[in-house]
Amino acid sequence: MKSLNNIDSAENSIKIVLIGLDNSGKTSILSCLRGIKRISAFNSPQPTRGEDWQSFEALNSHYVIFDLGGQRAYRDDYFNDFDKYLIGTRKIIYVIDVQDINRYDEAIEYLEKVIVSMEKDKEINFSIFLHKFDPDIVFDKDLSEKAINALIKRIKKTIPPKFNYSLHKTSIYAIFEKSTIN
Ligand SMILES: Nc1nc2c(ncn2[C@@H]2O[C@H](COP(=O)(O)OP(=O)(O)OP(=O)(O)O)[C@@H](O)[C@H]2O)c(=O)[nH]1
Ligand SMILES: [Mg+2]
Repeated sequence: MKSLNNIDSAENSIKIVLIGLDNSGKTSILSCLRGIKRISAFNSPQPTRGEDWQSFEALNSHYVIFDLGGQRAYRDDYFNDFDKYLIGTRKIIYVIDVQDINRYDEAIEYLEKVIVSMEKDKEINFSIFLHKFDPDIVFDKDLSEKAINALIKRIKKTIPPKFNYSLHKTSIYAIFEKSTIN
């Protein structure tokens, strides 16, 4: 794991935090944001072991992106010192694998914990990505639009009133597309 002390010019950086269950696609999203095109970066990424971060230049800005591995063993560790992810942060992105309907309950439960930990700092821009919403997504009797709409309803119920956030459908297989759900 890299040391945080290595982040130079942290004050001038745009800090973003990616959080969500394991296998939801956080590291893949990060690779996309960095413009990495190697297919292996998307096909078989290893699970992220705890906190990882990457720092890079893009669009004339310096980005520091935290990628919080979502395996159960690491999940609660982040809440011991969540301030670390709030201070100086521009945006927190919560990623849900929309195709993994069997884990919607778990994803909502973890979302609740993130929201509670963010209550101190309501100013931070918060986004939820309904990820793996691929252009060729296959709906069947389990993964129906009805199931996704029910998930969206649950998310909206989970977020307290007056808590600002935005909800998006995302996919690493879309040609940069991010559609907002109202
Ligand atoms: N279909 C589809 N698969 C995706 C997408 N994004 C990521 N994946 C796949 O999802 C799996 C998990 O991706 P990761 O990026 O490793 O997930 P993660 O959230 O970083 O997982 P942890 O590090 O364990 O927390 C990989 O097999 C990716 O290829 C997507 O938009 N669509
Ligand atoms: Mg990862």
